[in-house]
Amino acid sequence: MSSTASPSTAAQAAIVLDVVVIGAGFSGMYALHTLREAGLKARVYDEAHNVGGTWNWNRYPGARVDFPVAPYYCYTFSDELMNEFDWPERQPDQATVLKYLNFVADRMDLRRDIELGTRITGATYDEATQRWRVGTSRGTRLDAQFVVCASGALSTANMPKIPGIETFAGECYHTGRWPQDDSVDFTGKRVAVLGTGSSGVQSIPHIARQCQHLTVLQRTPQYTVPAGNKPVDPDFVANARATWPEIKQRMRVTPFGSPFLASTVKASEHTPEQRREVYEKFWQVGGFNIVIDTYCDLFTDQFANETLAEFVRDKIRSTVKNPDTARKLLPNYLIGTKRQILDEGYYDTYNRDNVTLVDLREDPILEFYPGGVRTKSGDHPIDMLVLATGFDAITGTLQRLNPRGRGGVTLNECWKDRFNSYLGISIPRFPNLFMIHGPESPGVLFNMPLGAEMESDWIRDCILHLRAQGKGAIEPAPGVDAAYGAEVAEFARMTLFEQTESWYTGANIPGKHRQFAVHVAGPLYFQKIREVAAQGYTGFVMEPAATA
Ligand code: NA7
Repeated sequence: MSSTASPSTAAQAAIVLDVVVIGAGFSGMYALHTLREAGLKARVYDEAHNVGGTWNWNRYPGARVDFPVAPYYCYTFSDELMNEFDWPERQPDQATVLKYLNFVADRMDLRRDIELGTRITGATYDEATQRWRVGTSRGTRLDAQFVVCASGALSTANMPKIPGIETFAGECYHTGRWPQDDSVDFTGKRVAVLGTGSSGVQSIPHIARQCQHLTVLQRTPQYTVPAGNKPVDPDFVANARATWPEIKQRMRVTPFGSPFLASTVKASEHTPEQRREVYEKFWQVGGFNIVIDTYCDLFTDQFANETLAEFVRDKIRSTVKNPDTARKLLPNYLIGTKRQILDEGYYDTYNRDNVTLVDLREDPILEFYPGGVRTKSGDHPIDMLVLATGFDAITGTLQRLNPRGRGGVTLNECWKDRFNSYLGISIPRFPNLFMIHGPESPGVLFNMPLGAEMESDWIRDCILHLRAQGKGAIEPAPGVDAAYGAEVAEFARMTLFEQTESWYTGANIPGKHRQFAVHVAGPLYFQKIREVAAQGYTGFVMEPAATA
């Protein structure tokens, strides 16, 4: 079902498509597959020179899947993919995930419709033709009826603005933009890592083992729990393959898209001794389960949350030998309300002689200078700076693209005060533009490959419905975004997430307005979007096709 729209004179040289997909990660690759299977002429563009999206860029040492574990962190739509790819470890490393995505690209014959090394530089909606005019970094012009933004919730690096940082003369790498050629060598070097989120915590033990000296610059101490990574048990995989339909169904209806059954017990129903026993058992096994499967109220009740927080603080006190270092590592926010971290010996790394922890709350950075970093207490000479400072998450990449919608309005104008959407998939005044893992979708708080599949399927069906009805454009009706936003906020208020400054709320980016832009009730969200579709896309307005 190729587009029948006749290109205007100005668009003669443009590549005419039904759908431009931005991004060749998990989301964009699946979107391409499902749109193509439906007969649509779709093409993916990505500025990287490899498929993989975030798994292509985040090549820092120690980068691993943390949730959900293998064999569940994968596409679910194809039994062949499930059966043919063998995951070696429960928490696959970055190289293995990238291998998987390259395997999928070949197995599904996706590459012929993916253009790498090509950034989308702009997108403008033409109301007369109901089509998007899209530009690329190669100077090509694209003319498409639909744009699907699969550009990643964690793909625009947060580059900190710190006095003198541009004068630093040593090597400098951001974890989310790690060199693609394995050229980084820590041997014999004095390294500083700035940031102790997932990327910092995953990389720090690896860097410490290789470098001469490591200085960790910590702004906020974090709770991290043992990853418990291990080889995948072949019997476990055989069982997962045999019961894959049931597992797939369970992941769709479980909070966070986990394959595991969530606990129904509240923390207050157990005695302190019982809780300690439960937490200890999960701590020894390792993995995310300690926060999502022990007690059902850890994210909704302060008392419950504090019981686990204190358990982890006790682990820090008993692991880190220097009491002053242990003190600096003790977090005091609500556990799990910043992205939960899994590690491979993080706290123990501070028992090494070649590691220094600088607590930036007591000893702030004054400036960087060519040979190092100066904090209030003095100079720290370094040869290499690793910026593990995270991302302008969820909205940053879309804001950088800043498409122009109806009447030439820019996305940044629309999102000046609030990241509004309808269903986390569409934005008022941006007809025929869809987002995967956009603001107000479950995105980063759900099994992301699975969420991407369900959102892509919805978008595909919406496009097919539109065309079947002889319509040319679809966008949210006036006001539905406000009502939907209120619903998302209401779910969020039932949890503790908003009480913590994190990248979930935009607090990590100076000047970004605060909004917890994640739909926390994943299964209810997916039920809702299915209902909206079943009822003929309630909340949307459709325009007759311009060329009909
Ligand atoms: P995160 O989780 O945003 O962590 C970034 C870290 O960098 C965090 O410790 C920040 O401290 C710190 N940071 C950021 N800016 C600064 C400045 N200017 N000065 C000092 N410290 C700073 O990003 P990650 O890459 O670790 O993880 C993101 C996701 O990627 C993760 O969930 C995985 O899914 C993969 P703060 O806590 O804000 O005080």
